[in-house]
Amino acid sequence: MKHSEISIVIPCHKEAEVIETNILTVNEYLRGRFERHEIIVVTDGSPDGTADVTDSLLKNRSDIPLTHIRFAENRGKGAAVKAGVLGSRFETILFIDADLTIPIEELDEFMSALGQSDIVIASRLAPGAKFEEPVPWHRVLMARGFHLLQILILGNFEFSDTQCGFKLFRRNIALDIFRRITIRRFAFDAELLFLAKHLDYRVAILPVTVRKDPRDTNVRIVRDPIDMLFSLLHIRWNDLLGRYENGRR
Ligand SMILES: Nc1nc2c(ncn2[C@@H]2O[C@H](COP(=O)(O)OP(=O)(O)O)[C@@H](O)[C@H]2O)c(=O)[nH]1
Ligand SMILES: [Mg+2]
Repeated sequence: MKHSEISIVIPCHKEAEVIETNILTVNEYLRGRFERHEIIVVTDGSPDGTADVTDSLLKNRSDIPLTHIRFAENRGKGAAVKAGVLGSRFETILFIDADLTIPIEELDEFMSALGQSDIVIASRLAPGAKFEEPVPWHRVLMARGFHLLQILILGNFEFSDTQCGFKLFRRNIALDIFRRITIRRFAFDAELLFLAKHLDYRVAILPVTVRKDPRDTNVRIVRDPIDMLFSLLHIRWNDLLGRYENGRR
């Protein structure tokens, strides 16, 4: 039996090489499993022409339910995902990374897990996670360091891999959380899970398989960790000032 409907949000920065193939893969997968779906690509600046590739796919393949939210200036992954989620239409919402390093086929299990939870997140550190290639040591260090900072600054013990780009939500919960999101760059995932806990939502964590990624990452090795540290302090500060309370259910 098919599931009823899903909106998929894909933030894209410097993805011109892979975006077309990957949208086609995602579309094929969804067509077989959902009555209705939409794919929302969010670009912001696209120095390598990602936005133009997306526009030409939009023009040439009117059979694909594709929406392109296109900002002229770079805003960051968090701002892009927020714009996509708030602009989506359907009852379940998933955001993924454009490189499909977490394969879209993982969604089968995520849909089952959403039966007993409000949010289902992928983890590369949960027992059962698999890697097609070893993770570079500096990325392991960054991930561990970021989790330690989250424990110290936000009291986040339970989510060890906040940053994995594959998260599924029920619509009303995604909207409740994303309306409050303030972080525009990579640390928005930490804010999202901080809010999920703060608002008492049930979060399921599933191990995933991580595919090889031959591309260059968008993560800048010095600038982004510094930006992420300040973002965590900003989240703590927002919370102290009661800025997350508006509209709490
Ligand atoms: N729109 C937008 N997307 C971004 C930005 N930075 C990263 N992304 C997207 O976020 C996802 C994760 O980025 P990636 O470079 O793969 O990070 P990594 O997997 O942690 O190395 C990809 O889909 C990127 O295209 C940004 O500034 N704007
Ligand atoms: Mg990636």
